[in-house]
Amino acid sequence: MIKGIIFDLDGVLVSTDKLHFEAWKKLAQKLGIHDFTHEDNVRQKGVSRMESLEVVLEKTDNKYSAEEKEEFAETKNCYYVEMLKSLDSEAILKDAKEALIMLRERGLKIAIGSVSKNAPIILERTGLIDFIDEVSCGLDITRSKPDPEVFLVAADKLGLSYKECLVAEDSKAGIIAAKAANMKTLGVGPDHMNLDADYQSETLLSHVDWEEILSKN
Ligand code: G16
Ligand code: MG
Repeated sequence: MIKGIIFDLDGVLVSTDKLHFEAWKKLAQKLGIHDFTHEDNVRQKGVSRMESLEVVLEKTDNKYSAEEKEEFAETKNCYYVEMLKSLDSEAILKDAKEALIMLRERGLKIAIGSVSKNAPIILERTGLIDFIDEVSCGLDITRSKPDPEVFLVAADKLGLSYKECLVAEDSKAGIIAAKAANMKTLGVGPDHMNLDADYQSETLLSHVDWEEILSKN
């Protein structure tokens, strides 16, 4: 029986995935890369900051030292954190807050499972923190998705067994991670049909059959 839902943050509860894309594009341009596309950005979803940088650097023949790469990742994060300063509840995606309220009213526990180190700031700025029981984020883990660590930590924080958790995700890396954690999966967002999740829906409420999901043993 599902007793807890673990939500990815970027692209599932908030539209910060778009800001990540903007910030990486800005860094790419600074490095003379002018063909960084949406398709490249899709491959960055759910993976760590340093792994995301490698997706950008694939587009250039230039070779950079480890120190330079650290500096580039830091520059991108500065662009991103600057963008987060104007973030507010407007960034919450359609149905997200309503779904959190409904699930909590039904007695489910709610956690965040995001590899972002900026997750706490985003939760505070949008006010989503008030609707969540536990946060497992980039500050709690050493391995990013598709490693299951972030979801295992979330379940442990909720005090639930892994089988009692369902993960809502918008990235392939996230769905692979959740399956590796032995958790059920709900794929959401514009790419939900291609994520190979147990359940699929564009948004978190209108198109999800929560009755069916929550009634399964
Ligand atoms: C998110 C994004 C990734 C990003 C990662 C690290 O993962 O989807 O694109 O690289 O966070 O973010 P930061 O640079 O803010 O630490 P998730 O798990 O929330 O999908
Ligand atoms: Mg995501």
